[in-house]
Amino acid sequence: MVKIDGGEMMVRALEREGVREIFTLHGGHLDSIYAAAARHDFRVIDTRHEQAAAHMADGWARTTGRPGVAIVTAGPGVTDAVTGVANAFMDSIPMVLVGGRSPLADDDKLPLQAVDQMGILRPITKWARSVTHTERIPEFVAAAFRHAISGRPGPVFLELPIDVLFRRAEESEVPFPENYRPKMPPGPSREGLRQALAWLQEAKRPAILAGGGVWFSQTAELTQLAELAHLPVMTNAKARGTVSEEHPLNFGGFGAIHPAAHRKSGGGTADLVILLGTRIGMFTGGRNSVIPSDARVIQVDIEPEEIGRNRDIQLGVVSDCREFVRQAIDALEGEKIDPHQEWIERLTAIREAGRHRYDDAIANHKGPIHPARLAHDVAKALDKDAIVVADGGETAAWMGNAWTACHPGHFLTHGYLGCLGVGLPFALAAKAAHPDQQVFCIIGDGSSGLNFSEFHTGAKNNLPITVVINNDKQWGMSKHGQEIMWGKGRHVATELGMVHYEKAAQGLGANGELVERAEDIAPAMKRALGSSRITCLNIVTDSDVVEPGTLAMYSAGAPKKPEQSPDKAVEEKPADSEGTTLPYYGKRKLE
Ligand SMILES: Cc1ncc(C[n+]2csc(CCOP(=O)(O)OP(=O)(O)O)c2C)c(N)n1
Ligand SMILES: [Mg+2]
Repeated sequence: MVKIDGGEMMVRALEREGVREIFTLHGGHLDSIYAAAARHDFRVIDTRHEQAAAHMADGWARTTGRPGVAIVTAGPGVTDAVTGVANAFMDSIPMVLVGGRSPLADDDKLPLQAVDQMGILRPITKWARSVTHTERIPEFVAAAFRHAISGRPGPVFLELPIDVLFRRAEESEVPFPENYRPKMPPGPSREGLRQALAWLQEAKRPAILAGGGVWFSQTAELTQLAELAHLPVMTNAKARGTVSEEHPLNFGGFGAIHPAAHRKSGGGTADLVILLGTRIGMFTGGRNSVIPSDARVIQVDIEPEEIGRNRDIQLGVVSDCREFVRQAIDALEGEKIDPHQEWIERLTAIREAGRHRYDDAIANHKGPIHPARLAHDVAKALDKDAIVVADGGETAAWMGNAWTACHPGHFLTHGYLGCLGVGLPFALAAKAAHPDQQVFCIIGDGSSGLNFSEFHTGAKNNLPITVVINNDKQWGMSKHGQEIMWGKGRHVATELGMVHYEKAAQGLGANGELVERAEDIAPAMKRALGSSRITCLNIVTDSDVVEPGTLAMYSAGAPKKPEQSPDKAVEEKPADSEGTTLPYYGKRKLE
């Protein structure tokens, strides 16, 4: 007769899912899990804040394609993790949050760390359960993974009351499920595929807009389809690198098909748009949609509820993205397809212009380091295969433009929650997942404060990443936005001033360096990338340069100014006095 406790059951069940590492911050409610994790030689990465543990589980999934696991204690551990879970939920990222809980036997007796965790987590998870019987822990772990990764992925929450978790049960009476999810993904209907391919063959200017569904279905064949059908591919942030950005058929972000980008050409923009595992929301342009109103739109998504959201579409195909792509390849092999030469040449010219859009600004810039120069120089210092994490308002945008992602899961940034502070946790998780690869993180100075103590997590867990803080001494996107709306010098709560982040990082066990001259960026990067410790480079940049995205967001609806350039975007007077310009949402008429 052998008895095992709930912690042992939990760890064995995780092991069956291929999990070997967990992100956590200690709580006594969890000790039976830690004891089992030690027996099974798990890597236990301990953070300084549960928000970071949850972001790390999220980041793990974004870089590996498989769910990350965060384990947090009852009460404040769970509430601290909420932002991380919400971030994963908004972006359909599979992760498992395990939360401790006060004893079932003490409900309503005012025990320690008791709060309605299920009530808090339910609206931001795909599935949330509280386990009431020790023997059922493996069954619930299996269900948690099934829910996290099946269909549209997402975060799940599993709550373990301490009296359930620490109880022991006869090993032979604990069932471990074996087969509990489909082995084959769902494919497109015959009619849907036939219609999609017929339209593809008719199209003169087709485009695929690929999203997270492509990455999480591991659609390695997308490049093959693009080549076979001479199909331009654009991606959102989550899908960057699913077709290498060095490939001639990758045209960067969705903006490449925006009608405004093609107005002058006279040739028109995309006439067929295939949305592949991407939702129709702000990243397809929101109200200022990148999707031409007269284009045929085919939307392929594993989640039927997403099809037709926010826009009429001409064909909805419910399917796993990879299965759709594979079947399309099978059907198109040997077919004659238009090379779309003029269209591809035009997109190529737009892409090239985009890649060099800041060259002049950088070359002619006087004063502190231009933020585009910073992004460009750090990108140049990195291996082609590096994993890059970008966090911060304007900082993330500068970096997103400067980086060329050659592999999926190698560029991580914000999503629909617009959640600052993900940078360090994402990068640390990426290093844990890919110990042999360069992992680089760039963070706005403001955002760096949100999870700053995770420098200590990197130092103590031996996760040597390079972190650049883009120090413009302000919440840049916020302050620039205020000044665009209210006039130069008018701002509230958006100044930070000079902070010596490099010294603070040193205090937490990291290397730290201050960089103030552009020519010092490359040597500092070299030292950091060659170090066996986590490094913080605090790089001071020009606070007056406005990132064009900020300008576009805040000036939306304002009268066009032909000479508006990022360096001169902030005027002495409010840019617009008619109507109300909502930060991020542009001009609206409000009653
Ligand atoms: C957690 C969180 N808090 C606040 C915001 C609002 N916000 C959006 S951009 C921004 C400024 C970011 O400043 P910084 O990180 O320094 O980057 P910069 O824009 O200066 O490059 C703020 C405060 C947010 N998106 N997320
Ligand atoms: Mg800043």
